[in-house]
Amino acid sequence: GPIEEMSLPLYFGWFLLSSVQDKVRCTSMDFLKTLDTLEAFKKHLIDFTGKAEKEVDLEQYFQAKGTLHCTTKFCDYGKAEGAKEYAQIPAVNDLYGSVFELSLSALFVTPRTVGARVSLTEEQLVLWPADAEKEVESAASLPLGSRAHVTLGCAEGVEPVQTGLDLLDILALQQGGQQGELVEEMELGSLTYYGEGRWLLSLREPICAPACFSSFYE
Ligand code: ACK
Repeated sequence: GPIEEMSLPLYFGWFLLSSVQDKVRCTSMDFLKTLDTLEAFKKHLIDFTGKAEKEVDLEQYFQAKGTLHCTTKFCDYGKAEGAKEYAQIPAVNDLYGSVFELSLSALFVTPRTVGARVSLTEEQLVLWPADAEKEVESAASLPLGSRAHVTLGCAEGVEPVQTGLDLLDILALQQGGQQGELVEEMELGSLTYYGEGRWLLSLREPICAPACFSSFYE
C-alpha cells in the first residue's frame, strides 16, 4: 500500500565519510585542471564544445551534485522496479549503517559527466542489485558491480543517473576489445581516450574511501 511505499528511500547506497569527500573532490579537481591543459584533450575539444576553437574550463563545465555516494539501488520511494524486493534482502537490513572501505580505482570524464569508478569486493557485492547492469542493453554481459561509481559532477542539464551509464559505456567498449588510445602517463595514473569525449584515468593508487551503507530521503 501507499504507506509501505512511502517508507522506501529515494535510494540506498554508500555515503562517503566527510573526511574523504574533500580528498576525492580535490583529486577530481586536480585531474580536471590537468586534463584541461593537455594537448591531447585540446585536440578533441569539439567533443565538449561543439566548436573546434572554443575553450572550455572543465572545473566550471561540471556542477557538483550533493553529497558524494555510490548508489546501490535507486528506489524512487518504492516506484522503481525491484525497490521493495531490494529493501527486503537480509544483507541490506543486516549491513544498514555499517562502514565499508570503497576502492575508487579510476576517474572518468565525458561531455556529460565526471565520476569515479568503484571496484567492489565480494563482501560489498552482496549489496549490489542483480539487475543494475542488465537494465542497459549494451552492458548486460558486464560483470556484476560494473556500474558502481561516485558521481563527481554533471554538465548543465544532465541528471546524475547518466554517470553510471557513461561508465558502462566505456566498460562495454573495453569488453568489446577497444583498447582506447593511451594518451599519457600522468602522476595520478594512465589516461586513455575512447573517442567521443570519453576519457578514463586508471589510478596508480586507488583511493580508499570509507563509506557508510545507508539510504537517502529528500
Ligand atoms: O549519481 P547517482 O548514482 O545517480 O546518484 C543519484 C541518485 O540515484 C539520486 O538521484 C541515482 N539514480 C537516479 N535515477 C536512477 C536510475 N534510474 N537508476 C539508477 N540510479 C539512478 C543518481
